[in-house]
Amino acid sequence: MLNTIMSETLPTDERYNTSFSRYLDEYRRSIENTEEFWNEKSKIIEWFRDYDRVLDDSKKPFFRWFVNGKTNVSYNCLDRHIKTDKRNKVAYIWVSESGNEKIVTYYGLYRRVNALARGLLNMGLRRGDHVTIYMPMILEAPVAMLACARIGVVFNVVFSGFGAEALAERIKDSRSKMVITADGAWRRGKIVELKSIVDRALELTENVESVIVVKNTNNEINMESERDFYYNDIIEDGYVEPEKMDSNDPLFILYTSGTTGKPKGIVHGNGGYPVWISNTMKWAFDPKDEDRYWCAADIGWITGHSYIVFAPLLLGVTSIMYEGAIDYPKPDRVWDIIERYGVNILYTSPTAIRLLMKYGDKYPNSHDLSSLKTLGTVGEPINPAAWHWFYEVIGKSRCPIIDTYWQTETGGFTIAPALGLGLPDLKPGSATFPLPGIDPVILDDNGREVKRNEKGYIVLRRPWPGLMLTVNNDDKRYIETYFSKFKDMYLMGDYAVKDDDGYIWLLGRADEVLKVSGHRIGTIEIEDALVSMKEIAEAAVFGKPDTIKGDTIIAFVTLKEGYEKSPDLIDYFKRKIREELGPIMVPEEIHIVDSLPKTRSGKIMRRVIKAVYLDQLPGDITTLENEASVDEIKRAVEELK
Ligand code: 6R9
Repeated sequence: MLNTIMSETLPTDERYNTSFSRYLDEYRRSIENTEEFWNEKSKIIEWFRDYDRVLDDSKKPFFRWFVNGKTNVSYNCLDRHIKTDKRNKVAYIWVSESGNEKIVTYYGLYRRVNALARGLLNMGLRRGDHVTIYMPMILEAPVAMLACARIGVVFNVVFSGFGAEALAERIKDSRSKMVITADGAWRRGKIVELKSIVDRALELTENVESVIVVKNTNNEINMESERDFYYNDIIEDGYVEPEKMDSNDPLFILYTSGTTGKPKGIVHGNGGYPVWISNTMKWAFDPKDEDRYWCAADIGWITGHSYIVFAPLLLGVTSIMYEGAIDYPKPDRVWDIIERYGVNILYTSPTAIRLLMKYGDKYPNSHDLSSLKTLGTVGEPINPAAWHWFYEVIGKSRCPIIDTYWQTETGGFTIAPALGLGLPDLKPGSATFPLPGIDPVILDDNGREVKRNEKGYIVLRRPWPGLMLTVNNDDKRYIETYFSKFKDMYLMGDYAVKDDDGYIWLLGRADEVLKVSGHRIGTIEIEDALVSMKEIAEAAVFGKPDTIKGDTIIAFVTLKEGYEKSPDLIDYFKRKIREELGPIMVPEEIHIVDSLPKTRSGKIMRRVIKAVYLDQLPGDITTLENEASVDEIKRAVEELK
């Protein structure tokens, strides 16, 4: 078995530098002796009670790791370090858009987390309760996540760029009793009024009993007596015993978009998840004790959860945390922070790189970037032009680019060059090889492995500790979405190819999921919001390739009887989407047409609309019920030109 995997998946040792053979050894061990391997790697965290079994796959695809093991993520991120010489080490250097700075040590973070945990207990929260966190990139955000983890409260972070409706839906589905938020967030020198968005969301939900508000922007807000409390009024200094959590108790829920239905609440647990993310961070980035690491994502996404909050803290790393836009107040913001704080590892997204690249070399060239040792990217495939710019202009051709391919559902990196185990030669645009424990294969629609250089679905054949536990309240959806197309194998939903040397190249989503500036957006959520407006009859949403953002959102809609097409109406639709779903979900263009192309069974043919829109051949349209609609779309496109 292993020989097949090794020869199919990986290049042979001789062709690579000697250090790469270390990676090969570890990889081989992870596949040949999976339980022994993970038994060893699980020691990266401390356990209150040892587990009985490394892996229980008797109820697959509900794989359970470190069965009956007891641990606590907050304990592992904090208490463990304050007993060592990391006690006074800096955990976070927080920098705001306006240049304010706060530094918190591991001991300082420990104190803050305990104080909030005590506050939450005083308010009646108990292990197993659910809380929604809707916060900007401020220190209180990781503090809130860690305080919940400490007392066994399951948290659900909602990205602060989401609007009231999107927030309400996530609060409801997660059955949150409490919302932790802030008065506002800074964005390009302006305040985003988070608390008023929470107020609107709570009009749409009934389960929330209390709201905790951090004062961040000091704008005037509405405080509901008996329901809303200021953070500073509820925290209480002291020590809170960390709960002994089972490996497979949920740690958090994070909603992510799919192709059908509502966003899915991805559930990660207390055992496999921390083991996976801390090992993968070590393998991929190999952070050294004195390194300063900056992951420029937002905690509202999985990248922030795993690689701003948990993995760096589990490993005792010093992180930069930045609140604000990466090109504000000036396009050199990122380079200025790197120089000012001596950042050694920079982890960002292709969309950010393309944006910064657009401003030109003069901005990075006016800063000393010599502290940089390692660069990383995530979120979408990186195009060679952006790769070269990042490598040459930013990394001065000395820093490897760690292209990390993974998802909310996978918990942490799956395919990435492993600096900590020995790098392969990098190829711009390829995420290279699987990390230990990951067993990828590229299949065609019939489940047969495709040939080298042929495109297919990337699938993972065996479980790994970071795999989600389930979809919140929906085990069936977990099975259907991820383990049905190819039985018992995890479908990632992306297309990929493997080249002659065994390198894996990701080619983008195989479904209707978009990546807009690295943010994962389900077209269905936007369509639902459009058709729930009283003026709109039908809607079709798709992505248009964009050189900076990856995708931009395009919508075609038809109106109900009695409504007339007008520019004002389009503006109104955009405004409504902004309020309900949030600014990142607003379509760049909304076109009103008389009819949309449909199959005879009434299904809207997004594929046809998109092809016509992009001026490509629409493919087979013989099954269309209304061919005239195609001409209408053509006309709408012509009008744009
Ligand atoms: C971490 C994250 C997951 C989807 C994934 C894929 C795309 C992420 C990538 C990448 C190519 C990379 N993706 N990293 N594609 N190369 N290095 O982004 O999670 O928001 O759940 O999105 O993002 O399409 O399936 P998430």
